Amino acid sequence: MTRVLSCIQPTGDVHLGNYLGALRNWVSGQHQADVFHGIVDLHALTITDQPHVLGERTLHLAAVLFAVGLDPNKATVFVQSHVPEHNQLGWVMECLVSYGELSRMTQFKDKSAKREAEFVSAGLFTYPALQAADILLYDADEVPVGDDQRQHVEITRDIAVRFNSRFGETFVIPRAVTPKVGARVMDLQQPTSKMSKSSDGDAGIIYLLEDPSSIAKKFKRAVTDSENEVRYDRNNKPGVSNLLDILSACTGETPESLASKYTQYGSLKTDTGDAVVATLTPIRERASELLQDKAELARLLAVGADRARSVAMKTLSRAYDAIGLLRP
Ligand code: ATP
Ligand code: LTN
Repeated sequence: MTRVLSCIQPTGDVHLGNYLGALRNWVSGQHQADVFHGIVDLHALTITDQPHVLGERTLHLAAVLFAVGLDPNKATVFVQSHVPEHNQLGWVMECLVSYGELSRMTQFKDKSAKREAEFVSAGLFTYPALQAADILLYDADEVPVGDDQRQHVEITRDIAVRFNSRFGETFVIPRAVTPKVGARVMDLQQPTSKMSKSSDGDAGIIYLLEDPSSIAKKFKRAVTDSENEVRYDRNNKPGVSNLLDILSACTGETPESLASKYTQYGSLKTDTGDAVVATLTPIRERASELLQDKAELARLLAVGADRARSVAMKTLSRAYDAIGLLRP
């Protein structure tokens, strides 16, 4: 059976880009594959400096993951810091990736530039090594992610190939899987930048648990362009094309065929807002129910951690043996 792994950081509220680019595929994947999904709190630590926030965000994110439809009887949903093998293999990965490779990572360049005068941790730089550990520990064949994570899956493949050729066949070589539509949802106010939890201001971001009137307002105010033609052209008409992509992801029709149905931006904006509200309403309702029973969420995460650990322990051991570390 195909093994799937993907993770999400508890850095802020989950948005439409996370859902269409990643979470939705995680849910559909659980019916055909053996799936593992992690809440990567240690990755979030690379940009978190306040005490006592990550735990609460982790529990909240768990509610969202179950609310979008991950079934705890099918999917293994776990918290990264509950499975210490991630840190252990993470160090090994750090010793198999070069300073030059890490320096070329777009996410590091963007995030460190954005932080300007703020603290740029060494963890932000070595982040992809820990991500490689997340993936390789589970012998994942597929990693369902948004477009922005392709480079990180690519470096994971390079590390795995390097390990296998240095120490003998140990790791499965994973591949990134991105959706046909929704792999790169753009910010509604700055349609040339991706919708991101860590953007400045939230007028261009649609949160998964946002109330319908606020969602409708944000779509009405979405930035388009000064022409009047509805056409799907991501380079020249990023705002309009982003709306068409979102509408397409919610309805299943292609962006090109949707474009031919509209002559005005106004109705495209309203319909896209309505389609998003219809998609998100059941998720919002389910999440608020789940959040009423935090003890149950914690229990589900403990079950997930046990299942994750039983796989991760074996892989770590295989890696240590391949290297030839003296075992106790
Ligand atoms: P941050 O801005 O803090 O980096 P993020 O919004 O990018 O956060 P992550 O937790 O890093 O969210 O990503 C979770 C998943 O969502 C990843 O698979 C990522 O590729 C996907 N994703 C994030 N933003 C988008 C987007 N705008 N469009 C499509 N997929 C996205
Ligand atoms: N880097 C990813 C989150 C992440 C991840 C992973 C994704 C950490 N470990 C393993 C897939 C597989 C991000 O910033 N979106």
